[in-house]
Amino acid sequence: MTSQRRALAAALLAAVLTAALAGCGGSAEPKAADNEISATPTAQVTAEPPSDAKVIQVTVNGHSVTPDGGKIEVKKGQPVVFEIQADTKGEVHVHSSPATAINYPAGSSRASITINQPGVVEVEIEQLGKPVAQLEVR
Ligand SMILES: [Cu+2]
Repeated sequence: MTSQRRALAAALLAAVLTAALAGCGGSAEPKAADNEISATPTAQVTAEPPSDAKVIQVTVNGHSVTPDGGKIEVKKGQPVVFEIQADTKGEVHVHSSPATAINYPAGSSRASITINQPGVVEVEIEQLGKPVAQLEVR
């Protein structure tokens, strides 16, 4: 009895640890970031986003994130530009395939990605586990 309980407890603990390590708002998608990029501080940005870009303003302040997970339509291959305003550095995680991690500094910064596969792509602030948007890629 005791050893059975112990085994059960170990299994539960392993499940909890696995979930915690995944670090992503509870979806079953692969979590590793295949690509890692760094957002450029706005002061160092030299060019405006391309005119066909989808610009998404992201604000992170403590635990509050804007936008907060709504749908945003983008076209496949369209530049998606994140203009990030954050109180501390962090990571925007884009659940595309391959997944992309955007490391951003405190303050304002900008990063651009393109997604070449149609589908719904979650974007979240990784360290907070909070959604930013669901990109509907067509
Ligand atoms: Cu993620």
